[in-house]
Amino acid sequence: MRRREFLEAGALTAIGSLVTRTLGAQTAETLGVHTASPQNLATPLRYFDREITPTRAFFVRSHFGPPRLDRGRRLLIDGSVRTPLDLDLAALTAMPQTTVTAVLQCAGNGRALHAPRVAGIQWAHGGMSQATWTGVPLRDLLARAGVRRGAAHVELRTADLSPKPTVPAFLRSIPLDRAMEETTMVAHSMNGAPLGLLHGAPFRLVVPGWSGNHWLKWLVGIHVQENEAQGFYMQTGYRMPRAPVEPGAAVPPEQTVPATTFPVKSVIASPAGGERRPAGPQQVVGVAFSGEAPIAKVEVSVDGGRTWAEASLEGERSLGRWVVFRHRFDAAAGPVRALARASDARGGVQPERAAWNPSGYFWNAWHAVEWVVG
Ligand SMILES: Nc1nc2c(c(=O)[nH]1)N[C@H]1C(S)=C(S)[C@@H](COP(=O)(O)O)O[C@H]1N2
Ligand SMILES: [Mo]
Repeated sequence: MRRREFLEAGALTAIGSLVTRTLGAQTAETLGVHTASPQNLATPLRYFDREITPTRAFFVRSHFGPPRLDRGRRLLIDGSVRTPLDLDLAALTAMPQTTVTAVLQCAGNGRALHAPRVAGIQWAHGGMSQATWTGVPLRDLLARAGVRRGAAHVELRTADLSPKPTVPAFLRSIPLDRAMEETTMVAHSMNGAPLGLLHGAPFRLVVPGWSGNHWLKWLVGIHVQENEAQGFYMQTGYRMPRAPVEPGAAVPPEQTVPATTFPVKSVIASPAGGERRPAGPQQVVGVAFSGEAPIAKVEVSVDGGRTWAEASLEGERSLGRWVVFRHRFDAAAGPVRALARASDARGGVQPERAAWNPSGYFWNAWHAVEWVVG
């Protein structure tokens, strides 16, 4: 395990008592703590051996921390619509419901693994998780409100406030065509239970295939409008170089595009790395996903990438949803190094090295794990 991965795996919980007071004992035990306040909590690697991440182990990313819990909070859909809607949880749950299993991945997941180093929260692999989300398709809400001609974006307004006026609000929008896609929803439940406060209660946006910065929590308003939202988190933050750049390069704003769809990726959960295992049958397990298309295959190499064997896949394959992969092989005594490489149905192949970018987004290089047999 690299040093940064190790930190996320355990040593981060060292600030123990403060975290327990803030988050409750169970969360503090389960998650790696990057910052306790606001909560930036990592899912340990060992959870990436199953389809659904238990809610207690689901990562948390927040810019300012949650507002007070208010399950009576209302959601206003207005702007360029014929009939504004003012809904509460009861009104939302009375509408036809949809359920989708999808990965929520922070754009900055893997930032710690980019070289040269990039400023920001040093996520290794723990800025991603998968849950089952239930709610109302956003397009049903927009159809009910009646979007007017000329509208092209929906601005997402939230109840969490920046700590002081000089700090920009976490204000974001998504294009109307992405809002109208079948799987984009306003969710009120996660893994079959009402959304918890840290995950956006009472409602949040779910945008399968797109990075977490679009999955707005603590939603209070959906404002239909002509232009994208204005502010730091749209025109400055969450942007990527339009074309690959040299590691460490400065990229002028006009050569950037929004960071939206996450590229194909796989991560090995087990072996964790660094352990000793008996000689004989070995098993490599992990998850693989892509925001661009369903996963087509996952290959594992134990000879440094010279030859690859196809792993077996478990779970439904769809865009933005992870599958579990499993590969068994026999090993004689000695060190083993396993690599995993995922491919998606649109021809995307996980690269040996990730494309460095100034914000450290979308790290997706081959994940390598080493252990000792015998
Ligand atoms: N209102 C609000 N929504 C938010 C954020 C936030 O700070 N405030 N962070 C976003 C980011 S960057 C990510 S990665 C996801 C994380 O969701 P989670 O905490 O449920 O894992 O929430 C998104 N939605
Ligand atoms: Mo994020």
